[in-house]
Amino acid sequence: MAENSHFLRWYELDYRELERYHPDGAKDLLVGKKDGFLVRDVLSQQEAEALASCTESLSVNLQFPMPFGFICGEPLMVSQADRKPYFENARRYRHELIENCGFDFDARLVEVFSKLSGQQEVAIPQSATGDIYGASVIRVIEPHTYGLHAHSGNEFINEYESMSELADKANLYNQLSYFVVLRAPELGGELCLYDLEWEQTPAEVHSNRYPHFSLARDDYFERFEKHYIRPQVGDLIYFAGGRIWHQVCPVIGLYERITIGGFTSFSNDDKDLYIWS
Ligand SMILES: O=C(O)CCC(=O)C(=O)O
Repeated sequence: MAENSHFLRWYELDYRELERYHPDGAKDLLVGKKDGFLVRDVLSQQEAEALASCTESLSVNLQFPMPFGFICGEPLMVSQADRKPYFENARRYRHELIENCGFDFDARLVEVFSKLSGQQEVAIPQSATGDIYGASVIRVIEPHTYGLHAHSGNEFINEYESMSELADKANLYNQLSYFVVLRAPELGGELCLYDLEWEQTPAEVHSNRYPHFSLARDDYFERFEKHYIRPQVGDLIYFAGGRIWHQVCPVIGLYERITIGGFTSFSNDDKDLYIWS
């Protein structure tokens, strides 16, 4: 398979150049004019390590085991029908992150996405009851796992009841994914983007032969061209993860791969760009 081919409209730049070159970056990703950005140095090495260390200090009930390792902070997608625990976990995660690493990562996100959001205000959405959604989770991928199997954000939005409340406020279709690398692995852990978009997905991918997050489905995707992205510690990746099928390659070596990330979507009235997780 060719590496670094040109099907992808991908841009790598410094944090300070964002506003100048991509003031409507989020909309450009949404409408398919661009596919993704690697933005260097959104976090300093010290800030990234402070957030990575939180994986050892956050309350254990903010840690959710996953086949690839674990996640700190509760992902909305897997939350219960009673959303109270999700909002309580989001509140505690936000509080503990600030307490433990001494700076406000949510504020940094708002600052960065404001440079890419055009006319829209950047906000972390609130529920009808005034509870604030989580803006990020920390993902820890351990070596000797399959990494994050191939997926696209669009496959989840109608399948999880947990997304319905947010879907009343925001357009989740073609949601955008973001993550910042906190600890890079020795080898592997690349973001692999397939030359396949959601709307072009062959019908057989949706059949029972290829369950979500399965090796069988990963193997199927091998027939498509791939593009590998290898961000460094502190870099932000922001890409069309709802629209483009992608995977995180297995992590090789002794160390875990740690990222902090989530999603963005425009509000249904198109006034805001929401950050959520
Ligand atoms: O590297 C990560 O944190 C996972 C990115 C990803 O697969 C996604 O946001 O959909």
